[in-house]
Amino acid sequence: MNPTLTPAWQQLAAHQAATESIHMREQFAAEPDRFERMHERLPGMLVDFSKNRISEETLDLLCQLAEQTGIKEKLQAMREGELVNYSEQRAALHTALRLPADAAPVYVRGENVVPLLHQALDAALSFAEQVLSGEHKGATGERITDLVHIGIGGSDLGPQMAALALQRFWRNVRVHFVANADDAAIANVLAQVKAETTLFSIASKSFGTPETLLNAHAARNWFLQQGMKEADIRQHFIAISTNHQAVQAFGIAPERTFAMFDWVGGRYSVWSAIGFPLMVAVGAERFREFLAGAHAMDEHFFNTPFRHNIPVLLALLGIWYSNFYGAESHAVIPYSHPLRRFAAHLQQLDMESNGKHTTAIAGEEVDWQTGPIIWGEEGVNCQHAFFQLIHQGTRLIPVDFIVPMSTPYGIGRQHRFLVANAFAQAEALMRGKTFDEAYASLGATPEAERAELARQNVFHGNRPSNTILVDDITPYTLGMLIAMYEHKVVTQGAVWDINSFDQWGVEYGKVLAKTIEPELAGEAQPAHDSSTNGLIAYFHERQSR
Ligand code: G6Q
Repeated sequence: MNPTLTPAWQQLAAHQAATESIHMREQFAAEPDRFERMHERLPGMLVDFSKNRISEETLDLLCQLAEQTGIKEKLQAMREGELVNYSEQRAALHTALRLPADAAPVYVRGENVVPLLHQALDAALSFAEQVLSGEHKGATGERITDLVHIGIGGSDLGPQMAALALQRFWRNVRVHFVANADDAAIANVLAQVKAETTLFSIASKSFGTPETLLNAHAARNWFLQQGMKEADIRQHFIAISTNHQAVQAFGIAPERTFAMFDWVGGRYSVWSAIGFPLMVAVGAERFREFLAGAHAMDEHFFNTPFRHNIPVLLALLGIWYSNFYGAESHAVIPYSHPLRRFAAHLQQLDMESNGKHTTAIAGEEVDWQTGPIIWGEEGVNCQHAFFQLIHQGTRLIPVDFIVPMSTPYGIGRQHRFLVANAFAQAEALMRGKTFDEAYASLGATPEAERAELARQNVFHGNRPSNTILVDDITPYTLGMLIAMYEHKVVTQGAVWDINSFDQWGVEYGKVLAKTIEPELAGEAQPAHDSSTNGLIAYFHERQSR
């Protein structure tokens, strides 16, 4: 289904041309109830989308686009376990991971997966608690003090971001992450831990990802070099994988292997045993709160009409800018130090899901833009860095501000300062500053320079943003936030008619280096373009020095 052929798409294109020159300043001046109409609340969360270049008519047309592209049916199919990941013939059931144990059955190829999921969840949580309580000890009888989680991509970014976000809830085990094949990554972590008191979790859905296997073998070798024995490995290494054979071949016992399922994509898997580092960091009860937050968002998403559905609105607004305003990117700025890796997780979630140029089923080339470039950093820091371009650059960059309404620390006026900055940025992006305002503010400037300087101090404004407020960064609100973005991404993919659940580009990357590595080792003759051959030759030259 080509979305550009729907009546709503055509109407939106005409509507964009007719309304492009309207400034949000004017809209706010003319509509005192704009915020009232254009924000949504859930327990623990408020989403203000009034600072967008929209009217009720825009929202109406965008909701019609959602209707006409059949997203309701597509989302329902996903929820019910149909094989919506068409190219891999798999379901995409991350929402099932956060269902309560007594939920109605969800069938994948005729099997009810709810009990299966809960068994897997309970097993991982119960082992995490055994580690935390000291019931599970290292081979020498010492307590585990450190968990080193080895995984990459979806097996790393989600749990790493979440563990960092919830660091204030950490209990008595420190968690560390090793993803990159650069040996600096593992060397740095191993320098901080002791073999006798360290547990390694090797997370790989396929157990075939070269970076993860390299690091897992490096960890295993290091462990043995520390005087530990082969037989001790079972006390110190666990795996999270669907590939039980490969895990056993590595030497990890079946009872220390935690299940995940092929119908959950890596970037959607933090809710499964892939979240083991988070389970160990914050314990079972907190992890269940994390799932409950996500489930609350699922309920909202699946049961709310589009016009009031937070993830659907965020998705449609993104489409409005990507497809009708030509926006290339979307910035996500959490005014929260705990959320400092949130944008990195979203980058993968969004760009790996919707960075596609073919339709979901027929694989036909699309002639409409799909996923935007996602980027961001923690505020306030980025105000002193790239915000210049968002304010005065030549590109339109919609922004999501994510702001917690409290922090537990109560240090001075810091939190209020942070919130004030977030709100002020959103306001400034919307309002801008006219030449007259800039000129007036430059009263002390000599007349000869005043106009020039005023011109440089003009901010066009009319730059859109969503402001997403959460009570505090807790397991529950973090679960809500991540699930909200998952649904946004999946909704956009459904409108664009692409498969948000496969990742052929990532698979391609996994095989590309296979030819070059033996050439770097001198075991094969390079036969590439002159650039690649030249780089390989230079590597040999430097290595032989
Ligand atoms: C995520 C992707 C990808 C994947 C990693 C690791 O959705 O598929 O990022 O998570 O490539 O894969 P394994 O878990 O199989 O090691």
